[in-house]
Amino acid sequence: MSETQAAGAAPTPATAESTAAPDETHHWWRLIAIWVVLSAIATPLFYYLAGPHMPPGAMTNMAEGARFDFNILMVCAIPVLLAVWIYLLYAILTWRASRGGPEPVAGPYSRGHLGLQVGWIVSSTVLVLFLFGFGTYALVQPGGAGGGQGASPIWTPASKTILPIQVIGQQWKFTYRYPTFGGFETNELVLPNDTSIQFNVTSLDVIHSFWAYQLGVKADANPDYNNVAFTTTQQLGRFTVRCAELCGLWHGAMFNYGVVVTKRQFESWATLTAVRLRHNTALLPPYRLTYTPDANGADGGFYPNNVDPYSKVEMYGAPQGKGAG
Ligand SMILES: [Cu+2]
Repeated sequence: MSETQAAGAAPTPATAESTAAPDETHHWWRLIAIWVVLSAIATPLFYYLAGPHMPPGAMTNMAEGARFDFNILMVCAIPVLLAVWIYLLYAILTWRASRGGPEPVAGPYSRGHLGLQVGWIVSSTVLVLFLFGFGTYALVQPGGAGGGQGASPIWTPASKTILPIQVIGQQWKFTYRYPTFGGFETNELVLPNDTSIQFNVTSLDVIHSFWAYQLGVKADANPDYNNVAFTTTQQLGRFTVRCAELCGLWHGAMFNYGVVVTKRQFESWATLTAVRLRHNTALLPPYRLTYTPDANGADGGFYPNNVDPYSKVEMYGAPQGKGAG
């Protein structure tokens, strides 16, 4: 704004200010009232209506924990969002310049308002510190966060009986070994309900990520590393497993489905599968927490025992024909 304009506009604010001064608190309390009312409506509306339908659902304690955490974050965020939007809308409607009206001028508060500044810093600090505390608690409380805790987990489930299942990532599929049922390996991930499960996640080649979305588990699958993630099933149904780490050409096709069944169904499935796959299991390397791939297919290696590592026989443990390749 030029000097002449400012000088020309000067008489107007003098008259505006005299009427605006008692109006300031009026605006302030009106804004607070709108904010309190809308927050009191929107926050429980979200929490009780939308909250129970938020992903990833409640199939396991991990998934339910993630959903609860998300809902708490939203409950903290909604009043902040409303404060910004209400103020913005109120300012646009109330303090906008009207055609032919007086030149809009800022009051003395445009130079600084100590109460507002201190209030803003204190309230945002309190909010951030609360979220820090809550986040730390939520990370630890259900037995880790389902993200894998490395080879020696600190937070373990309370349950005495934990079913171990090994997750093996490789380009480009996941397979699962059940060490307590003879160590058979299958591409079906079947889990018993109401059971604490210990996933031992590893890889045979590059880095992958075992992401069982509805289970609330997403754990890195790294070669030569055993990454442990816990979860406790609490609902029957199907779930999706995807690789969540770009791992090569067919990364996008690296997914399958799993299912949570009753304990009895699981027992019979596992027992039958152990019998059905016993010939394959005999060809597998013994169960270990990690496997070192051997491209030359030496004994104990994980590719067919032929000379050409790039033969058409792809699966480790597959019958090793002499003329393969
Ligand atoms: Cu992958």
